[in-house]
Amino acid sequence: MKHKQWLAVLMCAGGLACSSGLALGETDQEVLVLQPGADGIQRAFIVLDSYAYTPSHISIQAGEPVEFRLENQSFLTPHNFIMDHPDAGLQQDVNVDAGDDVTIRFVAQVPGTYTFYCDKQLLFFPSHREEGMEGLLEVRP
Ligand SMILES: [Cu+2]
Repeated sequence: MKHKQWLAVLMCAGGLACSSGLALGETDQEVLVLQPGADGIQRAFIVLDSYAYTPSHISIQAGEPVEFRLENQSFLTPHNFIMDHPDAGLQQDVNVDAGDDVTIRFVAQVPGTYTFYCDKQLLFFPSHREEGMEGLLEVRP
């Protein structure tokens, strides 16, 4: 019994089986379509939890500045936001600790569809990305 409780705590710390984030990520098919605001900036508020980004599918206009506020609503689990598309000038690797929020700014110049994901991983458990923590950024021409 003691062992099981300890394992549950460990799994929680790794972000496993601690929230409904996975189900949310799988069913959230809506696309958040951003347009430049009065100040020309395309803004989105993105929630990070285990294991999802909400919203997970975002559409932006190429050539206009973007600002994403990333808020980690997990209790203990750190997450990150990685975009690894150097050919398109989209490179981000931002850590967001539990309960924290971080704002990133960038301009996407090349239209297309790009992935973003969280590569956090605890010990021998699957990575957050493997658990479904990834999303799509659509850059409109
Ligand atoms: Cu994560």
